[in-house]
Amino acid sequence: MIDELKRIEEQARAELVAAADEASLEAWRVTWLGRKGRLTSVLRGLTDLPIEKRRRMGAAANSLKQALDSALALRQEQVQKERLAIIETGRLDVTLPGRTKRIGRLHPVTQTLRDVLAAFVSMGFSIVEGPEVESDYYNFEALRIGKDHPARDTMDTLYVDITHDGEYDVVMRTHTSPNQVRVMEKTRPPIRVVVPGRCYRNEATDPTHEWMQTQIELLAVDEGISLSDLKGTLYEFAKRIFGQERKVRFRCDYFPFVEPGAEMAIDCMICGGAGCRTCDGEGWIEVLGSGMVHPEILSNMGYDADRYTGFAAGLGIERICMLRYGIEDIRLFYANDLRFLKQF
Ligand code: FA5
Repeated sequence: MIDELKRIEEQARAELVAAADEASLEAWRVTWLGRKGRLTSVLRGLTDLPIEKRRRMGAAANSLKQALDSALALRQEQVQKERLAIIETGRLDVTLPGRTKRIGRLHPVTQTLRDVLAAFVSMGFSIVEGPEVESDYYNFEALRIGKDHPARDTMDTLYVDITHDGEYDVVMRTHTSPNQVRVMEKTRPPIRVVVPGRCYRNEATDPTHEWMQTQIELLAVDEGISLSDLKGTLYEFAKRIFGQERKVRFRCDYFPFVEPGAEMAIDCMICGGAGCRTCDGEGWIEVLGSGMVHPEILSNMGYDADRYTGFAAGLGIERICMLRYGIEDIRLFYANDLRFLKQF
């Protein structure tokens, strides 16, 4: 026990000499003399000793405590004096400006996501959210993408390791479109919603394809909604986000859950439409898929498909962000390189 006290004294004194500012002195006090400090635990352990030994050891431990208390007071005085001396001799320039704290910022994709959502909210859409881990039913079946449908190939899927009756039927959602069904199941027309969220695909990545991407689903269902409403809404979005000058291409496309279907592309910001590595020589970058909600889906939701029609779209936020800022490669977004991220 005496040896233990000696060791404590040696180590505590050595550390005290090394403590050169108020914070380290306080840390030293907590370590050695605090309620859970090393010396305090020795004092607590004395209760287990026989009475005679306890008396002797108690006296030794108490006198060590007093010695360390005085050593601390002395060191505090020294540190204070040293600090004043530094100021007096001018080694410390108190007029220097403070160090600016590095404050984080929103990721460029988050900024773009918020701007796009704000554009749709101002057009009367409300924001709702849905799950990132989806059932095969909502991600595919309810959207008329059956097990053998070739459209499954275009969304190479990440299945989650859960089986029902031997079938893998839980997926990382490949798009936000399952929320069309989720929203229609729960609500009745008129519907105007936007659903933002992360989506996942087993992609061979390239300048415009990532395995994780952010989409916004757009859905409007009401009496008398037509393709021109879809086109008008999407052109308004493009004007607000990209400005009046950019070229927009709106043309037919196929998705099993819409009829008719369409895609929208914006002229490539890198090559100005001439064709380059980013746009894969096309001169255009596709930003969204869209169309009129398939009448069969409306009926499945219990809507009268003769009375109600709707439009839907799925927007790719990373690509919209690339087009806004002239970013050549989508993979830069998630490479965690601060030199890139700090620019936004
Ligand atoms: C879909 O995901 C459909 N759900 C869109 C839709 C919604 C159609 C509603 C009709 C009605 P697509 O796979 O084309 O479609 O993706 C939509 C957009 O997401 C693309 O235009 C693109 O901007 C973006 N996107 C798709 N895959 C990737 C990827 N791997 N990396 C980055 N962006 C992607």
